[in-house]
Amino acid sequence: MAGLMAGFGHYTHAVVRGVPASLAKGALRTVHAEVDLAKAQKEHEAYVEILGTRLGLELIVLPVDESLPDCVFVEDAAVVCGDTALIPRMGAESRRREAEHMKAALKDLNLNIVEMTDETAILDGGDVLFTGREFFVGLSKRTNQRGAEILADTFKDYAVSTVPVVEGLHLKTICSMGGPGLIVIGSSEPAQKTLKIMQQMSDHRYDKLTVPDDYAANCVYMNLPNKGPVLLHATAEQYPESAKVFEKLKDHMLIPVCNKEKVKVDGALTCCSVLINKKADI
Ligand code: M3B
Repeated sequence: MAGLMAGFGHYTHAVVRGVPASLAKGALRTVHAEVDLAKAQKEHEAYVEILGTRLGLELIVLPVDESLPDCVFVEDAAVVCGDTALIPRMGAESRRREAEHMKAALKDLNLNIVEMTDETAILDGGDVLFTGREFFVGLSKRTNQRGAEILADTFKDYAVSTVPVVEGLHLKTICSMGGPGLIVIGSSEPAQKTLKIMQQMSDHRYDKLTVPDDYAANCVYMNLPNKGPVLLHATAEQYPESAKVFEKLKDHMLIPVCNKEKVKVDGALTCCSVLINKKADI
């Protein structure tokens, strides 16, 4: 296990994209909410600043496209593992063109590109949880069985299991990785049920970190050369009870990140970057 997970969280590059003005009115959302565009942009700038300046990742910034209101949520447009990138056929038709710049950028990084072209398949990156040793793929309104099969064909070194997404938009609306073998999970009934299913399907025993707010369970784990384990997580202002849980973690460098505006259009912390380890293939 130590061997398999040794490189988990090592990243050198991050692909990000700015917030278009069209996000405020045009981004897809599950509940109606008024977005303050300027605040959303500020919030996203702070996120990007953390990845680039504070953590020292090399940033690849895709051009903002006003005709793609959801384009800031780059996670959905690519699944990168090792030196392979899957460009999925996204579940929402209105978002499919987000793949164009993503594909070009990942090609420039010399990743092996696999495109999901099968017209019966759909998949959003937000439904894909990579644990370091296997994949869990949420079957949701945006991801289907065929999409999960193509992901399994693409990343043959890893087991791929599917889990139903019963509530929320994506699998990662209620969970994410908090470290090697550590699943961060919300405490709602559907979230806990999802965790149980994942545990049943795996032959690995994962540790879990339960947070009171489902949305706060979406955090970004990294393990960086000069910094060690890092966790971008929900702020005390936004989710006071969940923040207390994160603050108890002793090994991580904890970085609270505000996500008040983007959450109104179902965006969380993992959604806004695609993290890549380029040194893996030298
Ligand atoms: C969110 C897309 C929002 C579209 C991310 C993962 C879970 C809560 N308006 N996409 N990947 N979802 O976040």
